[in-house]
Amino acid sequence: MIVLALDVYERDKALKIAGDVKDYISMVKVNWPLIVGSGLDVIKELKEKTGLKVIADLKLADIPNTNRLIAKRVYEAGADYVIVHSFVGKDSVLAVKELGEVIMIVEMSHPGALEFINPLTDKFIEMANEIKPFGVIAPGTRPERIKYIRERLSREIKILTPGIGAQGGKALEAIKAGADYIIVGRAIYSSENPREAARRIYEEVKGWSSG
Ligand code: NUP
Repeated sequence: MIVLALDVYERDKALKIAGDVKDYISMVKVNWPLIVGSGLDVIKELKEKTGLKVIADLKLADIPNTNRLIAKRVYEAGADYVIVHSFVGKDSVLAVKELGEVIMIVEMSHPGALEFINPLTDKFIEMANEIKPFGVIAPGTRPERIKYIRERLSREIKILTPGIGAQGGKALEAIKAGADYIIVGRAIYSSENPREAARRIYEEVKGWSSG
């Protein structure tokens, strides 16, 4: 139910936090900060340390060939899921999906998402229903949009919602609106006691979540 967004640069720090909170999370998400800070090998180390699956949040948004070239190395490095942008089109998303499981962005959590991405969400949902990715990213900051997306998205496709905590989203509201997984970064890794922060969120959503 909880995905830890591990947006730190340092390998040692990332491994320590992941180890401290692993009992309360379902997956670990790595993003560019950790990859540019520590290299791709950290993915396998995180998997060994936690025994959990790892999402590579690369938000790939290139032509099919370049998406494929990048994704190949990332799956080989141990990533279980790669996050891809939908706006580049079906061919670019499928180029990644041929290599492994993908998570498509149908809407983002930040205010700027309302400018260009949100008006296209219906089209992205349609594409997801056709392509059938493992999951989609929806905004944890806007529970009404999670509900909207859940009502239109095929049941078997998971909804993962970032924006919980530091961006103002509320864990339980996101889950009640239909999120399968909440993605939490700073509210856990910037906390004085990440394990305790993760435990509190876990206790809050336990019993509600299907993820
Ligand atoms: O719409 C999105 N919003 C978002 O915050 C899509 C994302 N992938 N993310 C990522 O989730 C963001 O890049 C970061 O890795 C994490 C949220 O972190 P935090 O705001 O909980 O610290």
